[in-house]
Amino acid sequence: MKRKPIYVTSPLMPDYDDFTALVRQLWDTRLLTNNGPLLRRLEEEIGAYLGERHVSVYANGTLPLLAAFRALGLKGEVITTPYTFVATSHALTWCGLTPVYADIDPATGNLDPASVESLVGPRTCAILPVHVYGRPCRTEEIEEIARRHGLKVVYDAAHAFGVRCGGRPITSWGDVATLSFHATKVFSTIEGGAVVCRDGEMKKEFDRLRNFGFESETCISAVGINAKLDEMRAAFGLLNLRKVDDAIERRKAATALYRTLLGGQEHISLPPEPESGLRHNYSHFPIVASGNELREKIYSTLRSEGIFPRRYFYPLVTDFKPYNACRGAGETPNARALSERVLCLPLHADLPSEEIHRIADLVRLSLG
Ligand code: T4K
Repeated sequence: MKRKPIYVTSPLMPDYDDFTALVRQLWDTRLLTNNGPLLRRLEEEIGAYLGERHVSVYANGTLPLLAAFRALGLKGEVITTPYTFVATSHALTWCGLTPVYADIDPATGNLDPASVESLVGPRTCAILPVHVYGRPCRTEEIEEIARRHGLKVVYDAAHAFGVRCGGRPITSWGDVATLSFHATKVFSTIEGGAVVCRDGEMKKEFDRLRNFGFESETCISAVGINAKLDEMRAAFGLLNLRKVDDAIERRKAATALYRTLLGGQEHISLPPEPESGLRHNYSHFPIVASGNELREKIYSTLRSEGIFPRRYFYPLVTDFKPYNACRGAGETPNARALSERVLCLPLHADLPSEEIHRIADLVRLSLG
């Protein structure tokens, strides 16, 4: 019998009957979008889940970045990472900001604070770090640099839903943090995202920005955009929120099994164990091969067996045409080395342990 392909991830799905029961009410009310009741409930429940008071839910994880840069009035250069999904840099460019690329800490894939500080110049207005794979950045050091130089900090926490560090939500760092609820993420509304901010006034501003800048029926107070999440997706999110803790536990178990099966292999390293006090979300399982040739061999061996790992993040953002002439591009050797050697193995809540055994066997076979 032909096996089903195994992808790097598989979306978290609500129970079908629960979903149809919840959306049934939309046929009665016909309230489909524009700050509907399900969206308002979702926003409250996400806030309670994260332990955050000021959350504005958006239609995806890219638009909250645009809204954040606008709300903070950023102008000039923003120091960021080339080791991320391209949306991080695209959001800056859409806002007329200039990305400047710092290098990463090779152990985590996150921005190296020393490299960030070395790039601060007269036009720098902010730092845009990414909590890559849901691993917390060196937040204290980054914010100390920002304080010293009078810079804003926006964290792209697209991968970090539910991550807590020392009992504190990861989204509580920085001036603003943004999340993605895309289908490929630990928690999903199919497409969706959010911005987490620091006070009620900012939250109101973000709510306005996602709805064209409407302050009231007759007043536009800001240059907003359409970034609203509709009621169908809000329903999907409300039901997934009930399942996300269980999904994270199952991701944790899958990660532990990978570690048992792949630990101690000479030519690959496994992601670092979460340090104590970290509530991780196990969003990815990135292994790092000793060289590019080996990474490509593992990648193609798995693909030939219908298993589709992903080279997140290869190529670097600075290898894409719109960014290869930016300041810092081509000067991030740690990011380059990781990008050429990393491979995210399939990881999701419903990945059967037999498949993890099969994947690990194929990885070990490629090492031989
Ligand atoms: N900042 C960071 C750091 C990000 O990583 C992202 C997004 C953003 C910002 C922007 O957030 P959003 O605006 O997207 O909310 C995926 C996602 O589309 C993207 O959300 C994500 N990061 C990025 C890292 O990965 P692709 O092109 O790799 O996705 P795709 O379609 O190849 O999906 C991967 C695998 O998942 C597929 O092979 C099969 C499986 N899959 C995917 C989808 C969409 C399913 O089984 N069902 C599905 O519906 O970008």
